[in-house]
Amino acid sequence: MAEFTLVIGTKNYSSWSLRSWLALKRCAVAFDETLIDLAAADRRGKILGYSKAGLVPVLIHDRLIIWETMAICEYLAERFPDAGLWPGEPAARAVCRAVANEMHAGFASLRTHMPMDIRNSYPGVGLGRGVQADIDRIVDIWHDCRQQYGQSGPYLFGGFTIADAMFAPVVARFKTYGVDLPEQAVSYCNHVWECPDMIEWRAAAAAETSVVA
Ligand SMILES: N[C@@H](CCC(=O)N[C@@H](CS)C(=O)NCC(=O)O)C(=O)O
Repeated sequence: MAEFTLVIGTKNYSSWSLRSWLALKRCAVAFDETLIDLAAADRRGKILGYSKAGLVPVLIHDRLIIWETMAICEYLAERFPDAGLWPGEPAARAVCRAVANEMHAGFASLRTHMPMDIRNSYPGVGLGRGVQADIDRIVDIWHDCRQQYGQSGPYLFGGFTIADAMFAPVVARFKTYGVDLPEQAVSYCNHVWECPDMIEWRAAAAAETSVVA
């Protein structure tokens, strides 16, 4: 049994699970995965067996149980400082935290109208009320981060950080729903979409058979 266990939901659909999973992968530590089928009728009982909050992801480390994606990411950043989950420079780190939290707290329209569905393709679908404004704000964030902090690599702050983990499900949504994006945003999406960890997650999502209505 590995030192860490990450309890996650169905990979095709569980955007919050993807975020924590990507952050944990960057830590290069062995971990066990416990996958709960989010289409199953008994899923709530199963999740409650790990966390009274009733939501995945949940990170288990020894006897410590951590729920909530940002708390999981913060814990990993503290335990694995060499993973670079936050940028080293204080100003970049502050902005990285701001955009990660903006993603965590916001973009309700995008989430509602374009739920993550990695293995499917629905070009042109999902542009409900407020979605274009969410897309525009996300493109704006990506542009500003890349311009100001992204010189050392292809991600928002150069190397892969928690901000990229937070936006990875947005990249997946933009791919599924064929969202029109400016060139710089397309390039960022492609880097995230094609990174080895994302390819591994996508392959697992494609192999799943459970369907959430
Ligand atoms: N605020 C939570 C949100 C977690 C969340 O909404 N998880 C969804 C799956 S992506 C869930 O557990 N849903 C329960 C269900 O579908 O029954 C976090 O940041 O981790």
